[in-house]
Amino acid sequence: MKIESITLHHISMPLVSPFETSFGRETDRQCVIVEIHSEGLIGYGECVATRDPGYNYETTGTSMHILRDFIAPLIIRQNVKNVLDFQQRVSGIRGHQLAKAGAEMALWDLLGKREGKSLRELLGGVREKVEVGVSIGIQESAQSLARSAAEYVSQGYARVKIKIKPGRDVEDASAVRKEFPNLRLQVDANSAYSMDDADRLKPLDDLNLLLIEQPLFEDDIWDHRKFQKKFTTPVCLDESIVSPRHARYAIEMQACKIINIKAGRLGGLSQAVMTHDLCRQHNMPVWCGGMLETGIGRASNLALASLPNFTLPGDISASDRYYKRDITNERFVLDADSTIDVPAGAGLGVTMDDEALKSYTLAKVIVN
Ligand code: OSB
Ligand code: MG
Repeated sequence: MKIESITLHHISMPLVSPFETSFGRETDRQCVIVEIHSEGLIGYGECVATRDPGYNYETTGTSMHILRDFIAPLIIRQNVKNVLDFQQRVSGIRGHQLAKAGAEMALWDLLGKREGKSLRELLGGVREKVEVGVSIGIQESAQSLARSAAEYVSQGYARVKIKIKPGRDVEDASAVRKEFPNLRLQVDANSAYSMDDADRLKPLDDLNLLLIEQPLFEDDIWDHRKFQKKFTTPVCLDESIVSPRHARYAIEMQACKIINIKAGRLGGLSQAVMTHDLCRQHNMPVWCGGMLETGIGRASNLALASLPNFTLPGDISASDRYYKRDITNERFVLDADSTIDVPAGAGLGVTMDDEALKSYTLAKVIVN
């Protein structure tokens, strides 16, 4: 694939409601859309870095910098043979997985469009629809959280994840559990705790949760092993798993029983598939995490979640849970069985609403 030009769109989209986690509150979601032109085709990718370095150290600012000044020069006006060729080219760039993944996604879209194959086919997906859940941010009170969960359950979400942080954990989770004794429920701490908090969090173990996601520091797989030993509820790692290698460390250390797979955090869809395959070999279930994606990243997540070892519902909700107007012409809807259809068209299987993209653009950089 001869790469002819790359356009980076730094965008900001208003969320239908603010999203609050242990690391902050977002009312508008920023990201970078990567547009790559090659052989008469256009491929799109989404870099899921956010405005602030809260989820991890990357931001829309650092990813614009890394994409423009380091990744683009490694591929522009060159023949990139496939995604592994791409990974080799960017292997000298330490970290910055979200930036790499954004560019890699655009290459996958191009490859699919060139070969007339959907991303699901290219990745080896085995399902035409995937089970999904909803991730609810921290609300004003445990009571309003329970009301919010009730609203999503009534919309058809069969699995609910709630965000927790110190002071807003056992009580919040208990309030939702009390309202819904049989709901598939899980919690996500986004690294807000240390081992000193483990005893206080122990009542979570009595709430029949599917999993406890990333309780401890992102760079600490070892303490998660100690945490897991204290809990019968499966620990799930998100932030800590930044490459297939880290998944191996977690498996070998028995630091968790489940892994959240995000192509962004792992440095690309190719790395996500490798992580999926490794976990499958070790009987470690995985599920697809989310980063409040636009229709571009959502299409990618759906294709990824169609792989066989994605046995738990993904954080892939319907478009209307996030945005009134998306940047893709296609919108994703929740079906009655708490599933969303995997796009079947070539590449990501979605088309860009250029007018919407333009209206959300903060900065646009063209490299050619
Ligand atoms: O930790 O899973 C997370 C959103 C932004 C950053 C981190 C996370 C999340 C979510 C949202 O939980 C999941 C979604 O896209 O619906
Ligand atoms: Mg998470």
